Amino acid sequence: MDLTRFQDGHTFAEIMRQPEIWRAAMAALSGNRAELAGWLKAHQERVWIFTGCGTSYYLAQSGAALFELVTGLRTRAVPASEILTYPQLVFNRHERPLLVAISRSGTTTETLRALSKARSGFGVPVLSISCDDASPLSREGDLRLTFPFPAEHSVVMTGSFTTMLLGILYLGLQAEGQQHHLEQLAEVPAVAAAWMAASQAGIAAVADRPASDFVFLAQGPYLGLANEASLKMKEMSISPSVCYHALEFRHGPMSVVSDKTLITLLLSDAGRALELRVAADMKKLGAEVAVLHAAAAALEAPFIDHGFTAPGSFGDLFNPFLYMPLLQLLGYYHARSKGIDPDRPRNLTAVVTLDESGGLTLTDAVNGHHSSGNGW
Ligand code: F1P
Repeated sequence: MDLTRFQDGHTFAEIMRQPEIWRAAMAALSGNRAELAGWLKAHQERVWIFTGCGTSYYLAQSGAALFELVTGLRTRAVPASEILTYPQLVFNRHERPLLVAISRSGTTTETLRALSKARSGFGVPVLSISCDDASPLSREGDLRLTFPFPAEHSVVMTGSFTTMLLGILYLGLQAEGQQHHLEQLAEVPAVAAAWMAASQAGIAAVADRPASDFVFLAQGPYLGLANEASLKMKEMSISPSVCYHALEFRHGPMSVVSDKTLITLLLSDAGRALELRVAADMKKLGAEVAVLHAAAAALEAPFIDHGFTAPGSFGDLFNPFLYMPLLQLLGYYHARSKGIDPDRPRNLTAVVTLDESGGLTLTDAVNGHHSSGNGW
């Protein structure tokens, strides 16, 4: 089935518009470079703790790794719920933390409560990052990273993930000696747009498959993306999917591999040789293997069923922005192959808000639908 005929609806449009949104965000952030650089200087002795929920937690994982790679500052990534349940494990008394609170909506209850606990309970300064600069999260942050962002109609997060990630990397690139990386970052939107267009048929072909189980493998700054890719596959196509550190997969989880397993490896420059050996080993177990990798070194390997070669030589700092849209499209097209409309995801709402007892308040926050809008 030619799935590329399903290029309609707001989820698809919001996946495809990401490069232009990144351009506008960078243009806006470039006007605040002195302020951003000042934050780094003022808080360079602190441990930068990145937090959020769901997609925004996985964003925190990749954001923390990219931020530490370019600044050398110490970082951690934790789900907001950990701050609510074990704050003493997050705000250690021997450290001077700063909390980076991440939320597309800026209204997720756990994230707002985590911000409040950090500030009032532990005196921790908070940098808030949201796609809505009028949101409670943006208002309550001591510092706030904002950029123009046309609100997403999709319940599932797509461009909000990559644009907030871009904001975090842009902030980190205000550190000393990163000007060349800032110049390289400016090239990413055009290259990403071209690669997304060129990859549509290939991704759609991989997505056109009978019921499968999906495994996403990655290391370092790509792990958050692999977790997000796994979540997208669940949210959009209602499929079983998991994510592991690439080399962790051999230590037990590979027991699930069968001829119905699609393993997608987000290949890094840093771990390339070791990660490819994992892919080769899984092929021997009967899995189908897809690899997203950098063009820096062309990849011809018999154990790769589907190779996607990211153009340019952007390296591990910027390849996440090339990889993520293709991973979003994989989930999107697989949903369409199953007759599922990603614009109406099953059981989900665009924002998770909790009542005083911690129970889910059922709201259709942003055209969200918590009904079973799609069959199993
Ligand atoms: C966080 C989140 C999303 C998820 C769903 C419910 O939203 O968990 O990651 O996909 O939309 O909300 P936010 O805090 O980033 O607004």
